[in-house]
Amino acid sequence: MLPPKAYVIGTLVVFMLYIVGFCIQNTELIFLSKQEQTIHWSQKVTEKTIELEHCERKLLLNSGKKRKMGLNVLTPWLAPIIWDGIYDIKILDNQHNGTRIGLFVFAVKKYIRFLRPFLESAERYFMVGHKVTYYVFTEKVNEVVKPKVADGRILQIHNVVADQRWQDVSMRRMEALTIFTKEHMPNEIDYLLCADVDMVFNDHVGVEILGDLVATLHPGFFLSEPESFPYERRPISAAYIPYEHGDFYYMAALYGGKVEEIYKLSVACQKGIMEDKKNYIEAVWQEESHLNRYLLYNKPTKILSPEYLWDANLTNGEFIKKKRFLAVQKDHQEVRN
Ligand code: 5GW
Ligand code: MN
Repeated sequence: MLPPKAYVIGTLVVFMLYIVGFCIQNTELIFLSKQEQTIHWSQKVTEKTIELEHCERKLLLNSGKKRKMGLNVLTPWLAPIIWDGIYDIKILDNQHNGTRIGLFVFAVKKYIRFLRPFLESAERYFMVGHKVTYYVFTEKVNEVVKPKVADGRILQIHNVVADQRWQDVSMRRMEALTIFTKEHMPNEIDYLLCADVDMVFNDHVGVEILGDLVATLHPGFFLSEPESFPYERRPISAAYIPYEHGDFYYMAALYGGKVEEIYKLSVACQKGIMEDKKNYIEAVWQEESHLNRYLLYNKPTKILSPEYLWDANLTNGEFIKKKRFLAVQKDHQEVRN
C-alpha cells in the first residue's frame, strides 16, 4: 500500500499530464489564431447573407399569388439555378483555369448598331481573366469597328447572308450555330454561350454560368405558373408542348453549354423549324419555342436566374438584385425595317 500522500501526488501528476495532452491536441481551441477566427467569422457572415437573401426573395413572394419554383436554387432534377451568392467565384475560377469559352452573336442589318456596346461591355464583364473567343456573324464584315480585346481574347468576324424576312434571320442564326459547333468550334473552345446582340453586360458574368447544357429563365415568366408559359400549344408544330408539361420558360437570348451539346441542340431545333416550314406553320416564338421543347426533354444541367437576362420594362425587378445582362431599349419598328 502506498502512503495516502503519494497516492494524492500520483493522481495529481496523471491529471496534469492529461490536461497538457488535451491542450496540445486542441491548440486551436485554446489559442485561437487571429486568421482562423476571421475565416470562421466571414464564412458565417457569408452563409447568413445567402440565407437572408434567399429568405428575402421568398418573403417578397408571399405578397402575391406567384410560383416559388423560379426562386429556388435547385431544380427537381438537381440542376443548380444560379443566383448571386450561391457560389464561390474564387474556387470556380481556379477550376476553370485554362477553359476556353466562346460567345456566339448574330448582328445583321440594323442590329449591327448593337454590336459595339455588346462587345465593349463583354470586355468589361464577361469571363474576365479567361480565354474568350467571340464569334460574330454579320453581312457587313468590313464595316465592323473592332474594339480592342484584352490578352487571351480573340475576335472572329464571319460573313453571313442577311435575310429579308425576320423569320429567316432566326433560322439563319440556328444554321450558323449548327455549322460552327460541328466544324470549327470543337478545336477552338470548350464551352459556348449564344446571346442576342441587343443586350449589354452590366455586371459580372463569369464561369459560374458554365455547364454541359445551360439555359436562362425568361425574366417575364419566372414567377408564372406553367399553364401560362407561352409554349407552342398546337400539336401540329414540332415545338408542341402539352398544357400539363413544362418546368420553366427559357429565353432564347442566352443559352449555352459544351460545344457538343449545343451542336445537338441546334440540330434538333433546326430540324423542328424545317419540319414546321414543310407544314406551313411557324412556332409562336420561333426558335425560342423549339428551344423550350428541346429543353423539356433534354433537361439543362444548369439554369441561370433572371440576373442573367433582364429588361428594364419588366415588373418583379425587386427579386433581382444584380442585373448582369440587360436588354437595350430599342424601337422595334425602326430596327426591324
Ligand atoms: C429580329 C426581328 C425582326 C427583324 C429582324 C431581327 C433581327 C435579329 C435582325 O434584323 N438582325 C439580327 O441580327 N437579329 C439577331 O437575332 C440579333 O442577334 C438579335 O438580338 C436576335 C434576336 O432578335 P431580337 O433581339 O429582335 O429578338 P427579341 O426577342 O429580343 O425582341
Ligand atoms: Mn433581343
